[in-house]
Amino acid sequence: MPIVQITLVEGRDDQVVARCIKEVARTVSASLGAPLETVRVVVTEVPADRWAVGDVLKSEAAASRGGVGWTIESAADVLLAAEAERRDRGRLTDEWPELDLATAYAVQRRLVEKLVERGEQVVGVKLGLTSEAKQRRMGISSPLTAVLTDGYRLEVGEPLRVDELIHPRVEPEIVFVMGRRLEGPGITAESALDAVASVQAGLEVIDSRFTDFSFALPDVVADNASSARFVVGGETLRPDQLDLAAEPCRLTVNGEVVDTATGAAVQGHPAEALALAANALAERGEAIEAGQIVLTGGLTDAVFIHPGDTVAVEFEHLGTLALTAE
Ligand code: OOG
Ligand code: MG
Repeated sequence: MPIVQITLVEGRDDQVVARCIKEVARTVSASLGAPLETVRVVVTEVPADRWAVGDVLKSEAAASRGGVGWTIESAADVLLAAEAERRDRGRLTDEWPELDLATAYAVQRRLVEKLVERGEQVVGVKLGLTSEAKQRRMGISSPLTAVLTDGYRLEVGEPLRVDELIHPRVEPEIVFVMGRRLEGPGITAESALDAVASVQAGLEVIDSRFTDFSFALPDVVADNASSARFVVGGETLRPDQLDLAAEPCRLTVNGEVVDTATGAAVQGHPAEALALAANALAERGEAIEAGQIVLTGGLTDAVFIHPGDTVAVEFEHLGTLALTAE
């Protein structure tokens, strides 16, 4: 016996609700080939102030499992709603197995457009999964790019509000500030570094919208590479003032060293990661603009952060940058 559960906001006209129930029953009966009298429609009502975006999501997810197609638009909406509701969800690729990489980047682009529509500004680009430590942890060996807006940005010393996020983790990054526009294809590490104005320390807070950070490559691309917050600080150096591949860093949690790496962890050299981003973006008709910042990718595995924790990265030349959660 097919049973359909629908949730309505309280206070609807009874006759309209009755028509809606019949309509749902007829649709279910027709699509499952089940006799109409065997279909049960269970209706629950919630007060308007208890209605959450997630309720729409649940029905959307259920609908898509029943064969209703996903779209770039609905996937972007679902991911933004998960972020807004601080609710993790299952992988998109479980419900939308056809989601390929090109479509995933289109979802990412639409998601960022929606951030811009609500007033955020694009401030840069990030790379994800550029180090072996990150690739091993996530079980994905292919780097990816994502877009940074000022909505993700924290000022140095600004606390991280954990209650705004789902399950945040922090990772140390080397950050470039671009002096010139960088447009692929054909960018090498050397030409990439030529376009860089300065190098700084960064801490990125990632917060996958997928349960347990479990995702396939198209999922994490669509999810703007788990972007949530980032802070850039420490010393500001020109790229020729240090050996970026050799630059050592230590990641500490509440003063205890939990991991170490050098700049070589990302693609052998952070400038290789920058070149990779420029060339990958060119395939999608995009470039890195002058003035933009580029997060080159977590140098170590990311650590979970809880209220009261301080996570810091200590570089030899790029200085120290700390983030405290509340
Ligand atoms: C994906 C984001 C990866 C990085 O630096 O590797 C990333 C994830 O690990 O959830 O930002
Ligand atoms: Mg990162």
